[in-house]
Amino acid sequence: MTELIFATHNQHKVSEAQAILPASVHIRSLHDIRCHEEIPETQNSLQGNALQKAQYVAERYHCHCFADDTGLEIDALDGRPGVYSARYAGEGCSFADNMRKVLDELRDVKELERRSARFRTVIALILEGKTYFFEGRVEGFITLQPVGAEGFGYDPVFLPKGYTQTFAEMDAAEKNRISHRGRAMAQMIDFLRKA
Ligand code: ITT
Repeated sequence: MTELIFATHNQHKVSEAQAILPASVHIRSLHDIRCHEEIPETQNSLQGNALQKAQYVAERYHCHCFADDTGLEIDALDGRPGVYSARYAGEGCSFADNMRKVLDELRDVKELERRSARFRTVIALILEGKTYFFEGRVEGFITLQPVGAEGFGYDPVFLPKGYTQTFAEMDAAEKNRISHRGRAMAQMIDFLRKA
């Protein structure tokens, strides 16, 4: 049995990960290890931030751990919000504020095909002092308005390519099956099985 800390304060991510990981991998959250401090995330790439978060926790809590950093890359906005997805509308903003800003910036781009975007996740895993990276992505489009109440973040405005429902209209299992984080996690699980 491998015990892994998921270095995130985002409880939605922990729930998604718990639903994916096999029983042989026991996952604990920062809440479980009473780590309540803010974890620095100051790099300018998803890989850099994932590594920074995982290292911060691994060094202080002497544990096997992983962190992910995720960005929504919108082609018509030259890849924004990208690595700045969490605080796109400013410090202390809500998920709704971020979606509003994205929809506002896309107001002149009416056709769905021109609203193409992708979620990209990079996971950094620190296991026995070594670092491993896993990446997952999902292509899709930004809808004209938010639809659905499941999930979190930009899920209500993200329509995965080939589907008729946004991530926020899907249940957790369906999102996990095709999502950026689900795909990156599947690679990590595969690696852990062989390790
Ligand atoms: P941690 O850094 O504590 O893990 P976070 O919420 O800041 O939590 P990220 O930096 O990885 O996580 O993510 C940046 C933002 O991207 C996040 O705040 C959401 O708005 C959005 N996001 C991440 N994963 C998402 C998902 O699966 N669906 C929708 N939006 C997502």
